Amino acid sequence: MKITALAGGVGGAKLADGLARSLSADELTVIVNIGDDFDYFGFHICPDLDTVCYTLAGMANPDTGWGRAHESWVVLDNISKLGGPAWFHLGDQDIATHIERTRRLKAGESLSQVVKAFCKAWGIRVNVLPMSDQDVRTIVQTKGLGELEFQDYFVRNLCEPEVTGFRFQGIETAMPAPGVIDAIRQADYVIICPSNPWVSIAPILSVAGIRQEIRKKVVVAVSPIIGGQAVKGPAAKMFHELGIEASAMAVASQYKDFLKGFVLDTLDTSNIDAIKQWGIIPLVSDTLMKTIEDRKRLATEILSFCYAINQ
Ligand code: FO1
Repeated sequence: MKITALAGGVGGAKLADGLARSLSADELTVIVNIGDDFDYFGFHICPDLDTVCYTLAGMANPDTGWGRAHESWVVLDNISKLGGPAWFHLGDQDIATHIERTRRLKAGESLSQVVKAFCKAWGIRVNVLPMSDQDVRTIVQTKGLGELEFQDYFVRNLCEPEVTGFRFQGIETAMPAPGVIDAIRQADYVIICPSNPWVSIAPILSVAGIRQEIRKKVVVAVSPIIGGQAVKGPAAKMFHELGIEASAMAVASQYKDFLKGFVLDTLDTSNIDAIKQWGIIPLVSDTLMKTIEDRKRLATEILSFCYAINQ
């Protein structure tokens, strides 16, 4: 069975890991958001790619979900003592990733070549692809502070500014990275991980050709909203500020033009009728992934669901 998953952020990385543990290596491709990427100290930082890769490699910080486990902070502490910026927390091991990625990019490697090399070095056997090799930057439009680069909104301003919209800078010229369109075409099922629909999945779907290819597939999405709340991050707050009640149903509505199945939490069974009215088949599950066992269990249930809805 060939699965192509779309992911960004900690929830997306956790389900990607569950899928990787439930499938053989050649059965899974994970296409990752790069709209969160930014430049910091002259380094090219790719938070979503790193979160997915560190998680798949079993190297992610279990407390935050991002960054490396067993991390030290000597470099950032010393930068801070020198009066440099320390609002974005880069640990020492993580910094090595950014230094080496930036060196390779400057030497002419593409982002997907760098990702491939890093996955090999970290022992990741599934296929991880950035959505594009060209830069795309998510710009968050806010009421008080105008347009903010994503990490400026998310980390420096703690997601506090009121959101009025988003744009994806560079999206007009971004092409799908090599292998992305083929991975979608060859997939038996496309799974949209429980990632923020506005800032993790929308940038991927906005790259030329990706949405059109996905519309031809059997697509199952997993809600990142449980009981009206985001498991992590500002998704629920964003829905609210955009004038939409935060709910699993609101997530399904974002994808309803191409969704065949939708996985929602046991807390959200009141949303089932609306979802069915759109012709989408619901699966109710315990979608909170606290442990590695939870990731595996949810992935297995979703794979069985994919198979069942396609009979
Ligand atoms: N998230 C934070 O809330 N604060 C941080 O200081 C922070 C540092 C960081 C460093 C490396 C990395 O790969 C991710 C990091 N993140 C941090 C997470 C990141 O901002 C978000 O997970 C994503 O961009 C949202 O999908």
